Amino acid sequence: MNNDKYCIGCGIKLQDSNMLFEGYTPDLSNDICSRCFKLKNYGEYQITTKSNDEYIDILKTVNETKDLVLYVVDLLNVEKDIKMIRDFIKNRLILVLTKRDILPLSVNDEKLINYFHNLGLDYQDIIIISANKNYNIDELLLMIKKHKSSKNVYVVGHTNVGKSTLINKLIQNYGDEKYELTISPLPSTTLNKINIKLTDDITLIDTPGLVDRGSIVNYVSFDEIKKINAKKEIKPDTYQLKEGQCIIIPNLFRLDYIEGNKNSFTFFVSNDLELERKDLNKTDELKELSKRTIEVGYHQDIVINGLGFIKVVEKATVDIYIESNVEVFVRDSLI
Ligand SMILES: Nc1nc2c(ncn2[C@@H]2O[C@H](COP(=O)(O)OP(=O)(O)OP(=O)(O)O)[C@@H](O)[C@H]2O)c(=O)[nH]1
Ligand SMILES: [Mg+2]
Repeated sequence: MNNDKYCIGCGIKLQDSNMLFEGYTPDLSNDICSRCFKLKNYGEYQITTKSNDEYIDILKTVNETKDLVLYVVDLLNVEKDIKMIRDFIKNRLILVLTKRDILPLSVNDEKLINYFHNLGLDYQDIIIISANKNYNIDELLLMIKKHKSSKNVYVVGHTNVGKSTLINKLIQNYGDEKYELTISPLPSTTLNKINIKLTDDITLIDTPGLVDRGSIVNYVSFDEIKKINAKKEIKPDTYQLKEGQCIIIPNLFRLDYIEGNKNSFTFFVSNDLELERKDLNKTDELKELSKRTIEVGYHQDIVINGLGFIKVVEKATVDIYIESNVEVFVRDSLI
């Protein structure tokens, strides 16, 4: 049946003709599609196939406006190329660093802000928030009011960073109408632009996130994704390693310390993951995975896209074993 109704959870156009297709609902009088219904009610997830070309087309439509943009970045999964957004959108931009509650409380916010400041991304303002803990949400609203040039405020960023969760929090705190976008720990939850009225002067526009093919979440099971996805404050695990030792996260990851002096490796990964220290000559576990040799310098992080990062204090050479598509890179220490 022809219809002009869109799912209020993920933004997809609703249809009742093909169960296997996005936007299906058995009854067009429903407000949400079956996929959102199952996600919200049973935590059941159906994978979708949004292409990144479609995402880039959406960013281009944002660029055609003069509207303010909130660029949302997940503090545990900062993109390798955070500046790429500027290739597509020239709008005024607030950099919103979210999921603050996952990083240890002892980490200094100002240091984090400085880190992003030094990356040279051109933004109007920057703020650290946690939607889950309602941290700095009032301040963010003030910032939006200060910088917005029209009613519309776009919320963009990679998939899973927490765009929809942030909008839900703003609506819950300041909105007149009850409204809830679909959220999930899996990639590609939001499928289309969704306009949500916050106040008479502000309309928030949720967008689907860019899928990062280098993220580990694309290559593991649903149960593993749930474990990898940090839900609360990370208790970092620090290991004083000597050459010849390794750290293994069963099924997922192995780090062999190949060369360097006694060194400190601090793992910022979900508390639900178990880490094991072993003698690297005594185990071949996970050596079937793809190997990368990484040189890391003084006070740098090894980032494992989607899993978290490892802060290393001294220079070192390590071998990392991980699924071949997962991106691994080195950056200056975030914290
Ligand atoms: N700990 C913590 N988790 C958060 C926070 N915000 C979002 N999340 C979690 O991050 C995951 C992704 O959230 P979404 O809001 O669906 O992310 P999104 O950016 O809208 O993702 P797409 O729609 O796929 O682009 C969910 O598991 C959320 O519960 C936060 O402030 N703190
Ligand atoms: Mg979303």
